[in-house]
Amino acid sequence: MTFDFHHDGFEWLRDALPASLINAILQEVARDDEVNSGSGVRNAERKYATLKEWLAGGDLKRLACRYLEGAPQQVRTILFNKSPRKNWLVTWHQDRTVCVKARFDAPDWGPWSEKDGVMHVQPPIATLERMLAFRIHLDPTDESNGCLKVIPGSHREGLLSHERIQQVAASSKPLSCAARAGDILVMKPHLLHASSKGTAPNQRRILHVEFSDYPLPAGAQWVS
Ligand SMILES: O=C(O)CCC(=O)C(=O)O
Repeated sequence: MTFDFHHDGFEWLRDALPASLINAILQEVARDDEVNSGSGVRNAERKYATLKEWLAGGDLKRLACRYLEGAPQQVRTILFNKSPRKNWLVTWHQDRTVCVKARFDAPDWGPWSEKDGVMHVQPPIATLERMLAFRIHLDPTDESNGCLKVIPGSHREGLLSHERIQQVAASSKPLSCAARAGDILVMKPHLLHASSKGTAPNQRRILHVEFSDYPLPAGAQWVS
C-alpha cells in the first residue's frame, strides 16, 4: 500500500539510506551511554560527528525540497531510542511545539515555555503545515519493539482538542509503521501518532530530523 505525504500525512522512503551510512552512525551512537540508557538525545546533530557531516552534505535537505515548496531549513534533530532499559510509550498526540532562539510577540504564537534553556512555543497551524519530520530508522522495528503507529489522514482535521483526539483514535484503524534499518518515514508533525511499549524490546533507534520552509516573523530564528 502506498501513502502520500500531503494526503495521508506521511509516506515511506523504503531502503533510502545505504547500510554503510547506517552502520557508521550506529557505531558512533552505540558508544554513547545517553542513548543506551535513555529515551532520547536532543540536538543529536551536534553530538555525533558522522551525523553532523552527513547532514551538512545536504542530501536530506534536498529530499526535504520534494515536500516543501520554499527553501527548507533544518529545525530540530532528536535521536529516539526504545530499549529494554527504557521501554516507553506515548499516547495519541500531535507534535504541536517548535523551538526558537528567543521569545517574540506574534498573533497565534503561544503558549511559550522554556525547557533546558530553549524556548518552546506552539505555532499556528500554518507553520505546522510547512514542516516535516524525517524518521530515519537505524534499527528494524515492528510491534515487538514498539514501532510508531499513525492514523492516516488525521492531520487534515487541523489542531485537535484532547477529546477529539480520543474520538478519532477510537473510531479509526491505526497503522503500525514497521520498518527496516535504512527506511525513512516522512511525516507531518500534526499527524496523530502514538507508540506502545515493546513486547520484546530491543534497541529501536530512530533519528528524527525536522525541516520547515515557514518564514518566521521578522527577527525570529529557529533553533537549529
Ligand atoms: O518514536 C516514537 O515512538 C514516538 C515519537 C513521538 O511521539 C514524537 O515524535 O512525537
